[in-house]
Amino acid sequence: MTMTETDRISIRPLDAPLGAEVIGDLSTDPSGADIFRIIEAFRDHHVLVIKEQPISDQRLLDIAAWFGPQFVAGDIPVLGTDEQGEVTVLSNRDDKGVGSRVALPFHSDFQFLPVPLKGAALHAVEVPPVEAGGITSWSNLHTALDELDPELRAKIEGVNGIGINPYAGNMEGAGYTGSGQKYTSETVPDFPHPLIRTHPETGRECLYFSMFVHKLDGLADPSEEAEILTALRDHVDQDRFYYHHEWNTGDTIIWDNRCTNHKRSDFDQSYDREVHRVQIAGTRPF
Ligand SMILES: O=C(O)CCC(=O)C(=O)O
Ligand SMILES: [Fe+2]
Repeated sequence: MTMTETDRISIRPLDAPLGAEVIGDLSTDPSGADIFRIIEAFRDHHVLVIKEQPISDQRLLDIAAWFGPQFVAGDIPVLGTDEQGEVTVLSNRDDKGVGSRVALPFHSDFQFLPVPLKGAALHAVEVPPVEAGGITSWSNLHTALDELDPELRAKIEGVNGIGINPYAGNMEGAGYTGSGQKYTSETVPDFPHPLIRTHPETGRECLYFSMFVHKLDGLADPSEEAEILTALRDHVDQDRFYYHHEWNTGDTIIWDNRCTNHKRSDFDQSYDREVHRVQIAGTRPF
């Protein structure tokens, strides 16, 4: 495809194991050709970074909808609340929405559901200065599978992982805030998904494993479960798989939740931090 005069977007791959920056004005829709290139870049780079363009919640919803229909968590407990609207507000100030004050370990959003997310878009409304922390990092789970020890890989071929919703119980003590929990970990059912997952748009396999996965189903030798879980945790969280994002106000990140994990470092609580998230519905993992 050739650039036309109306094209106003360019895509620059990041100097990282995944991710690309989308450069250009996104306050209104660019051309169809440009939107198509953004969607191709999402498929090829897994994480898209848009820098320092403050946008409204409605614009965030509109951009996210290029990638698919919205997913609303509703009464599924996450990050300490079970009352989530179209846009999830994550803030370290109680009165502004879902609270999260502690570091978030590596995870893929909603891996504990029967049909987890395709992706999500996260927009920084207010963030602390970089030296105060709150850095969010995304890892490439295709590379994580490519670099998995072949013996370990052989052990997890055809094995399912079962994810837990860590927010289903009472997490107040862990620093999560929000309204009371409707569910306990006992009443939220388990949904197994393949540990080696095939990406539904590219056919590439990836290691679909995050800290949510706490049980394995289908191991040849079930007595190895704990050891394999530990080995996978150690492997998948290595720094060489990550892109680390140092936020500025107005940044938006859109990620493919099927082939990436993400985590967030803790931050100095004397600063306000508020990010808005829109979730994109996925399909059942295979
Ligand atoms: O606060 C952040 O930067 C990331 C939080 C997170 O895990 C999410 O929005 O899914
Ligand atoms: Fe997340």
